[in-house]
Amino acid sequence: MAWEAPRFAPDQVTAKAGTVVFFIQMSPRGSLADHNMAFGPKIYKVLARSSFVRAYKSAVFTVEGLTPGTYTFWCEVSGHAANGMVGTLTTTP
Ligand SMILES: [Cu+2]
Repeated sequence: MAWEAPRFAPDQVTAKAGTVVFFIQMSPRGSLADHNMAFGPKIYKVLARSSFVRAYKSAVFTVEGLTPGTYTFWCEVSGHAANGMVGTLTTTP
C-alpha cells in the first residue's frame, strides 16, 4: 500500500480579516502520527501555532489582528510540509 502524504482538508480557506478561529480535527488515514498547524505570512515564518493534535482529537486555534491578505499554514512535523501538508488562508476586508 502506498504511503499517503498527510494533508489539510480543505487546504484553501477564506475568512474575514481580524480574528480568525481555526478548528482542527485529526482524521487519520493509516498513520496515527500527531500533527499541528503553524500559521504565518509565509511558510516557516511563524506568527502562531496550535498544539500537537493526536489521532481522532481536535483543537481550536485563534489568530488575532489579521489584515486582509494571503497567509500560509503548515504542519511542523518533520517532512510533512515538504510533502504537501500546507495550506492557504485568504482574509478579506
Ligand atoms: Cu503533519
